[in-house]
Amino acid sequence: MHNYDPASFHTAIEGKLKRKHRTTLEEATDKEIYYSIASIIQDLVMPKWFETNQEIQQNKSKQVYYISMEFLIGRLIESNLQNCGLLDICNQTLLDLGRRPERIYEQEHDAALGNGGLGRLAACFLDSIASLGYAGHGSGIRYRYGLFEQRIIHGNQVELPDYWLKEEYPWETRKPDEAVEIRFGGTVHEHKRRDGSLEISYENTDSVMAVPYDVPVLGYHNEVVNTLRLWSAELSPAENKGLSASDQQYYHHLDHIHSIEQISGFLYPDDSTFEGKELRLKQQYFLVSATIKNIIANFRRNHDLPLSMMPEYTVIQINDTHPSLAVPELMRILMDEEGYGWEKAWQITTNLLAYTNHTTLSEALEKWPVSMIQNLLPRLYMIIHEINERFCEQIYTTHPELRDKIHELAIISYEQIHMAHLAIVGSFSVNGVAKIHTEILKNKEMKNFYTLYPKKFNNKTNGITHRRWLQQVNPCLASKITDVIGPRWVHEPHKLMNLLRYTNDAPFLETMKDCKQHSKHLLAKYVYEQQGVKLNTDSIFDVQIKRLHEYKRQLMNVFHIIYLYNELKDNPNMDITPRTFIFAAKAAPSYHLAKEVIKLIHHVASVVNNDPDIKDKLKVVFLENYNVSLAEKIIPAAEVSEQISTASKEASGTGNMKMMMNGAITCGTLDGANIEIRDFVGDDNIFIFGLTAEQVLDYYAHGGYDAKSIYHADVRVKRVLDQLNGGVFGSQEIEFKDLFYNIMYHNDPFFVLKDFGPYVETHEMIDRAYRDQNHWQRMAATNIAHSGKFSSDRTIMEYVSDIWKL
Ligand code: 4GP
Repeated sequence: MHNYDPASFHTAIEGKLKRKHRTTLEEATDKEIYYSIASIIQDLVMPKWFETNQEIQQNKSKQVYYISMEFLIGRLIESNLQNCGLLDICNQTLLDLGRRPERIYEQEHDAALGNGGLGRLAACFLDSIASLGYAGHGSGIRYRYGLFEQRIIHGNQVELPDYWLKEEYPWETRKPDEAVEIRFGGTVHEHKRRDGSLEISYENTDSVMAVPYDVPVLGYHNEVVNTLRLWSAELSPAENKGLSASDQQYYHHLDHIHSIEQISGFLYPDDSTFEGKELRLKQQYFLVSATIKNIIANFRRNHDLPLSMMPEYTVIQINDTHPSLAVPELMRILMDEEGYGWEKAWQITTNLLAYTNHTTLSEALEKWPVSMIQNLLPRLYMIIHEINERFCEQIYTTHPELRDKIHELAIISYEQIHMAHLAIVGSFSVNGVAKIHTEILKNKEMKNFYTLYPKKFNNKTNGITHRRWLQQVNPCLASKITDVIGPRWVHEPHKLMNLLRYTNDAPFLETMKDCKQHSKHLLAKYVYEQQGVKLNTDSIFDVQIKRLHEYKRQLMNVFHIIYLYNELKDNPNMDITPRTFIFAAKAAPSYHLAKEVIKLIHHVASVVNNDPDIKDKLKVVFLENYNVSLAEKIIPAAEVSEQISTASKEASGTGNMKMMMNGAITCGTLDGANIEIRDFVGDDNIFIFGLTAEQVLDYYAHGGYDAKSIYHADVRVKRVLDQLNGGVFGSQEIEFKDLFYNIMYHNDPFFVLKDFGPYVETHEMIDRAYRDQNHWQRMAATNIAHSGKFSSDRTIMEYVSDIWKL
């Protein structure tokens, strides 16, 4: 994509600094250099972006649109440099200039347009789609504020707004000419035409403009540039009243503008209030309506064909149920604006849409009150109602055995609209994100739908882009891998399997270990700079980084730390491999118990880290403000990857894949993709413990288990819980009552105590295994070798061949 060498790149930066910032290489700030580099990349990208679009138009290629409320893309500077083949040249140039490359790249604010796995998956998918050369685009919202910025004050999480756009975002291009109008509210009128058909019109709707901002998605070394289109909500020109400050209406009008801009204001408005919920619904409709209008416009631009042909050239993947209003919105446009009858419109819609489910947690399965949709989207409600009527009737006539289940299957029941049901009924494909997750969908959560539509259900085990999560974040390891197996693995990640030939190669294992030590030093340096805590880089770096949620069981990890602390206090000479426990996690702002766990980690850290008896044997650190960039620092240094969710709860997990790819050994339950990792690497290269999904589901079916009996029977457990309840950690006795009560009196809904014993024993095995470094490095190499299976390139190829048919 470029003809730069270090000398000409140097000149290019110099030129940009002069022309854009009126400064010199010597005097420029890191930020000015960052913007100059970004601008050089954009200059390279723009013509390729144009050409990619031209090619799609000329070849009439089938395109996939990935609609998602979240794209957790993090920083783009390094991955863009890497994908256009400039990363090494840029690093060298910066070093020659006496600048630290990481300091320059850090100038980019993480685009935190997502919350966790689902959003990061969307970002990995875009990278793989472009790198494999497919025509595929993301469509999301350009939230002015991303996921909150986390600060920890006296151990408590405090949320600050994440105003990531306060400075220019160099990757985006505003496309005002492609803005579309989105309408909310109003009343619907039906008029019968002479031929008996219905004409629908709307009155008194509120209009909002959806203005696209395009971010390029660069394929790796292939000159392909796809698009991530992020929509921003603005005042519709028709509504711009042009009032002056002396007008009575002026302030009212300002409020109105503010309420419109709120639609793309925040990721996750607080949905504990009616207004918050309604705003989230508005966001969903805003995204869906803008995207579909855009898709139709693109189709018209590229083809001289009726819309009924769209499914031949277009497929729309909806990322979880958040964009499932796509079903009625497509129906609305096809019928009310394009004149199709119901049957034809339904055929087109259900051949265009495919749905991915990411969770079976009941609180995450979206339901909207009928009244809210009726008010906000009256025409869509009419359509959903009709879809539901037809669907229920179809069950009644074609599946008599399900007649008594109709109320469970219905899209509308008890005054609620079940978005997952709508998505399943309105799509041609429904997929889970790991084998076990898909099995749970088919055999339990969505069993009756599976009976109705067995062919729709399929599995697509998640993946992660190895270009970012190995090549970019761990250049040391990546280069050592290339030294032994050659560079092909970057294009064909399954070739990492060739590393299996080196699992007994002592020099290779030694270099792997050196890389791990190097990454541990870098992380230790960061921790020291951030918190003044010195890490022992000879200790095991044991990492749990992910959203804070009860089902992910950070609490069990903390209980284990408290247990180890007790053991060491009782027996200071105990033979233990030193450990550093590393956490990073954000808790949803209104999730009290999750925030309590964050506080507990901090209190435990302060006791353990400051106890002179413990010396360097145990350390606990919690790194603030978990985001993509922080994950990039931690993952290369991880040696134990904690994937300890209550079995059946974690749909897949993707952190497990990132860490195995960097040579960490998984300590995990038989949940999500851990099972597939185990199947690939074999029992000897992973530490598995705990209840199986089947056992967990069986307990749930029988009302849970008796947590108190474990408390009374296991002295280790009793001691830890009594400490929790007795003010040992924290300044007052009542500090962690709620955590204690949840386990003891709400019957430990996530089986922390039940799995605690096996978890402790597994960690004892890890402790012993680590002492044989040769063996440990062999396990690490085996994990890396098999991690190619978890590249999102593999996942995308499966989507392409089974669902998208690009
Ligand atoms: C997550 C799941 O919890 C995680 O297991 C999975 O790996 C990830 O999606 C990607 O499929 N779900 C969410 C969510 O992030 O918001 O439901």
